[in-house]
Amino acid sequence: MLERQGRVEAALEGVLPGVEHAPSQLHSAMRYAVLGGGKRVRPLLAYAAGELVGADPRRVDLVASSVELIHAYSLVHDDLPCMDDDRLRRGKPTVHVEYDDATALLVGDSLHSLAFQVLTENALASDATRQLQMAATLARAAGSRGMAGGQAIDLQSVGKRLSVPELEFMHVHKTGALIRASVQLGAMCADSAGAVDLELLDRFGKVAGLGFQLVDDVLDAAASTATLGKTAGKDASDNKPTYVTVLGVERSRKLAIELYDEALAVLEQLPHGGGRLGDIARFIFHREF
Ligand code: GRG
Repeated sequence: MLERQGRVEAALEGVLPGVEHAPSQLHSAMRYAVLGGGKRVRPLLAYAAGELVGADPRRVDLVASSVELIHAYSLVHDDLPCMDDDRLRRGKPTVHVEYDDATALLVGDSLHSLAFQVLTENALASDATRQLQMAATLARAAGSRGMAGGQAIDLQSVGKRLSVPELEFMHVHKTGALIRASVQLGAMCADSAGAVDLELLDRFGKVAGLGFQLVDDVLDAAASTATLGKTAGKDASDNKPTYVTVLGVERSRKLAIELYDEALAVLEQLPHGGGRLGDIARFIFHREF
């Protein structure tokens, strides 16, 4: 994981504009938002899925960078005063606190565009149609029927009681869509999936995405700000429905174990037991930060 985190860090460093290019302050803020922080779970999933299907890791570097750029943009916008209004992210002041609101807005916009630039101006597939499908996969995952739509539901849900299926719908979109796309895009870097059943791989991505958010809800309620590098207990103070407010900590933990078992059962059906995807699943479901 450390090797791959280092790999994506170098790839991100390579695609982000340097501060020597104008507008220097915007580029500085983009680099502040992306570099030197975060668990890089989405890139790790892309690398693991790519490895399973024999993809060229140099292609996966770019795909992993593009999903992380979308993720970083979403965090910058999510932290703005008009959304979650948070002051701490990845253990440091959020972008609008360190710079200002307008810069943070433009950082998000620019990272979003950069993600698609990376995905389209490099050869990531031997077949152009395949590469168009890759861009479409990321666009769908990030848009109103994916992450942005999930965020809209999240914002509308403040102060409301959601049922478990409603909560699941929100999380599958807000957090799950990009995680699922990370697995898909890593696998799409190979010209042929070989013996790998891509539908199974996608089922894993779906379960891992939901599990990631479920564990996030538990950690928000149970872990400290210092451990998380972001404000703990924010969901409760913002009056947001989460798995913990709907089910309680114990039932949420139990559900996480069930989802982990489901993820492992899917992986068992893949060659090499899903390879490194199993390690990442263990990390996602057992993480403490
Ligand atoms: C603004 C369009 C738009 C979307 C925002 C993802 C998201 C949607 C908001 C983030 C809010 C949040 C805390 C969601 C919980 C799950 C989550 C995505 C946590 C942050 O992801 P990590 O834990 O962060 O992978 P690091 O810093 O490790 O990259």
